[in-house]
Amino acid sequence: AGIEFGLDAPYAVEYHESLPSTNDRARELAAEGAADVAVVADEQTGGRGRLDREWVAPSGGVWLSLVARPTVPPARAPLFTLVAAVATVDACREAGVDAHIKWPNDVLVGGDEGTESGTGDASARSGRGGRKLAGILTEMEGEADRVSWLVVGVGVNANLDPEALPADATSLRAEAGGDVDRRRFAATLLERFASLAGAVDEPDRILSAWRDRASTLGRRVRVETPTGSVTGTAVDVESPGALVIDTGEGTRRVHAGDCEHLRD
Ligand code: BT5
Repeated sequence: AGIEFGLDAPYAVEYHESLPSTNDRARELAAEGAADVAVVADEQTGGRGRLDREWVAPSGGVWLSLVARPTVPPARAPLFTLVAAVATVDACREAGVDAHIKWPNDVLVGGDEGTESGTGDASARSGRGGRKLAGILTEMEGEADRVSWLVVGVGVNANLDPEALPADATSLRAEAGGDVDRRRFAATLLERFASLAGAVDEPDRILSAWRDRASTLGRRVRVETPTGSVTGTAVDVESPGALVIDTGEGTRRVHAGDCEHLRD
């Protein structure tokens, strides 16, 4: 390990060839009092998604976790997931890949037609549209009125073959038709993250950047929440990251869950 990635970024970068999980290393650094550090690995052997799901992370990806100590109340922390999604989309677009955000934490590629209404079956997708290119895992420790630290993990399938990834995933290599410069990609992502994270006291700026890059709004969705499933039309996103759904019988706000875009 060493600070050697050589990025021109507003964060110190700790680069590792292999780690179990960059989020776990970032949490260690956070517990030691670090701030404004990005941990980057070429490979993860124990990458994590939400709810302790496995995140497949072979050599060739951009596996990155940021440690930040923003002076915000814990209730605002989900805004940083939105910021990371915006930054990831911008870095993908700079690399020539047409990416967009699916609420809450996925970055997908291309024309997303959604799944057949009601089947819940990702294999009902046609073509590559809607395949997952990147995911975000935000973790934090907070006191009553203040975040003590925040770890924002971003996993981007960069120079990987889709065969090495789960069935409904894709990579920058596959979409751009060649390898991308991972240092440049990571530098763009970190720059975009830093500039928008500075707007955390003006959530409207973050929400509007998110709306501009999201494919979820205006669509029929089904969200599996911890307390049940909500189906309807996604009409907006509200601070700090809630999805507003018109169910036809009223408006519901969902704060967490897995979202499926349905075919209209
Ligand atoms: C996520 O979870 O999408 C968050 C992923 C965050 C990964 C980064 S990598 C750097 C940092 N260090 C970590 O250990 N984690 C973070 P979720 O929405 O729960 O999606 C997880 C699901 O995505 C899995 O259950 C698989 O179905 C699928 N999946 C796993 N690996 C994938 C990959 N490489 N590409 C696309 N989909 C994948």
